[in-house]
Amino acid sequence: MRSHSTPRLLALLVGLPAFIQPSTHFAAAPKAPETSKISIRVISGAVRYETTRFDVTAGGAVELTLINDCILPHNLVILRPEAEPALIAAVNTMGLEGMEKNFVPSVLGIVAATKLLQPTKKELISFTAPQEEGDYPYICTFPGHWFTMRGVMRVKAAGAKLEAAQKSTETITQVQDALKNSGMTHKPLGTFEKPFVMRTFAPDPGLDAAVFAHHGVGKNAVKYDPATRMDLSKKETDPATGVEREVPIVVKAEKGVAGAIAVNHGPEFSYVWDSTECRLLYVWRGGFLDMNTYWGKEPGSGRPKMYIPLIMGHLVYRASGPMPLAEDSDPAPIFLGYKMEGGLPEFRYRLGTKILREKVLPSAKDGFEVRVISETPSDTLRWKTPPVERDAVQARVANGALLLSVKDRPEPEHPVLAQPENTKTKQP
Ligand SMILES: [Cu+2]
Repeated sequence: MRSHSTPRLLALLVGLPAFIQPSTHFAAAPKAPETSKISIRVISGAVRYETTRFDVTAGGAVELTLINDCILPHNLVILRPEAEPALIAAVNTMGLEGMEKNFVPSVLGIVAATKLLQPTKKELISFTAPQEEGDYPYICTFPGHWFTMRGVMRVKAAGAKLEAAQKSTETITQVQDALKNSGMTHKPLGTFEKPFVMRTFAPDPGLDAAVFAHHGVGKNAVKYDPATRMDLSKKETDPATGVEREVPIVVKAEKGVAGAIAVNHGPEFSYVWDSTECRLLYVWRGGFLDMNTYWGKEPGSGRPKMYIPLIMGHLVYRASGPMPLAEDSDPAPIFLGYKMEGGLPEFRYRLGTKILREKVLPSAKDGFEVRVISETPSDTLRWKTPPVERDAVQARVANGALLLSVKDRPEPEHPVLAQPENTKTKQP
């Protein structure tokens, strides 16, 4: 930090009468300078002005247009060279009133300022250039932006040549649409032989609470506006006192499975295996996941509304009750990872004293199988089929592995199932 003391700075500012009062020298110039017209664009996503330098004539009229092509709000404040430290200090103490005052505090040394422009907005301001020649910096005073959003207005003597505006020489890192570039679509699909495996936040199609025995419960949160980087609030009248006050806008926690592994074997077979409960949660046919509601609408990146993908197709199996492999005394299972084994993901987890490996064996037709083996072959695995699954699930032990045969059965409709018109799938 520079060590200007405020009194000294003020003395410096008020001690420059040539700028504040019209100069007789320039007033005597025979020809009025032409109006300088300049457009300054904010580079999208870069927190920078595209124009970093422009020239004007001392005492001349200036018409400056700021165009905000960025996703954040910005302004443009032109100031006397020595005024910046006091201006920044004042902005930093503005707090909530900053937004109302466009982050332009009442300090000496401001030559001209735009409003705080929201994304896609523009503003034309007209002002008279200072009479005093010199370099006048311009910055965005939205807190923090001045580090990268700055340029210089050069005030030249009447009659001096004005050079063309200078554009930013910074290499701008454009935001890449990595998803699009990867060839992945918002409705990804694997094939029967080569499954597509994705860690994702998965929907909960109405599983009972016992299934999620080891899950935390999502908390409601205050709504946040990424554009202004502020929590949002609304005015509300206190019923007891009749006093109006600001209350935070609260968004409800989304219901979903945070540690899900979603696997797709083509249009005919998909499932979600949960790395928190270490078990198969549900199986469906007729498509995979529609990620538009989670990733944002394709193409581009519109902001999503629900933060969970939708299930395309129809459910044929839903887990119920406590983990059928666990003893009552077992602590929470611990996920140890998965690897591709024989073309299928094999999930590995610790349950009590056992370390287990589990595979879901897909089938394009009715029914499928799940195979669980223990890394300690002497362990006996017992599958306690929940009563509601007894008509669909058969468990047997064969060659040291526990084998479940599951028959398809229609599962109830649920809001996380995509509408039929969305079930047309695109190959990646
Ligand atoms: Cu800015």
